[in-house]
Amino acid sequence: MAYETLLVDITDHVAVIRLNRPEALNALNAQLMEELARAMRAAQDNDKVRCIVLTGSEKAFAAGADIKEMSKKTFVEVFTSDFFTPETEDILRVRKPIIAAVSGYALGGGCELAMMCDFIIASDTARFGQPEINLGVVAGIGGTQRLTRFVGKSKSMDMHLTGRFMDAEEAERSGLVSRVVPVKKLMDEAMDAARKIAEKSQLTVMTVKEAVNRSYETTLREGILFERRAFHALFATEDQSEGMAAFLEKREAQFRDR
Ligand code: CO8
Repeated sequence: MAYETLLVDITDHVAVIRLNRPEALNALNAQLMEELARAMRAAQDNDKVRCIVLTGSEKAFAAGADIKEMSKKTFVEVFTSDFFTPETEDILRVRKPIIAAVSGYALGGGCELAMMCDFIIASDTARFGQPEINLGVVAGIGGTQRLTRFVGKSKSMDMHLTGRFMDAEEAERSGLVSRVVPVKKLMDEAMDAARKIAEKSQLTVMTVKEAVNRSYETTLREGILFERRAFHALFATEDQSEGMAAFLEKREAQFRDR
């Protein structure tokens, strides 16, 4: 089914999902969230896709939840519909890596969406913020929790309480983003990273994603046990034999996801 608020393209085993509501700086409305969840499920189910890049425009990754749409809602409506929760859970269920390529504004739900991805590559024009406090609300799809884990309590409190924006340099220094590149190079950098990931064994890639995410959900001892078992389990795969043989034979590994 076609999308009205997204552009989706698959090249070199990479699905690029581009948020596309330029008239509202890619604000997240119900239609966009439904389509995004659907596009993520489709990418997960498509055997040709081995990595996903989520991006927006040069001006905005996403300027947050759609305030026009949200402003009319009542407590009963947001509570009973569990506003945006099913859609975000679909994104979090994707087992393939998702890279957020962020240029311009990533505010409120836009910053939260970027943080739901596996890592963030930012352009030097990126600006992150959780300005919900200016609207009389708080972050609602993970901002108070994820930003705090990424940048620590002090900076997270600062961002959520003052509503100020963080530039790309500060975001990289604080650990929110993995790298910053000139705006014109953003998609090349994200695609290079995605292609590199797409060449690996998907068994290993999915295991890495599970293991790193486990570090957010559990104690250090349990996380390390999970990692050790995952390491052991990969010795049951052909890709482990191939990867190590290729190293010893000084050639490129040919992974077959087995
Ligand atoms: N929602 C709806 N429309 C928006 C939004 C938004 N979040 N952001 C921008 N727009 C629209 C503007 O209304 C404007 O439309 P129009 O031309 O029709 O007036 C158009 O986009 C361009 O915006 P501006 O003219 O304001 O552009 P500027 O360059 O002057 O400013 C800013 C850019 C600084 C990004 C500014 O638009 C802004 O402050 N936007 C709002 C940012 C914000 O507050 N975001 C947080 C929203 S709340 C949220 O995300 C909660 C998430 C949790 C929800 C889930 C709960 C479970």
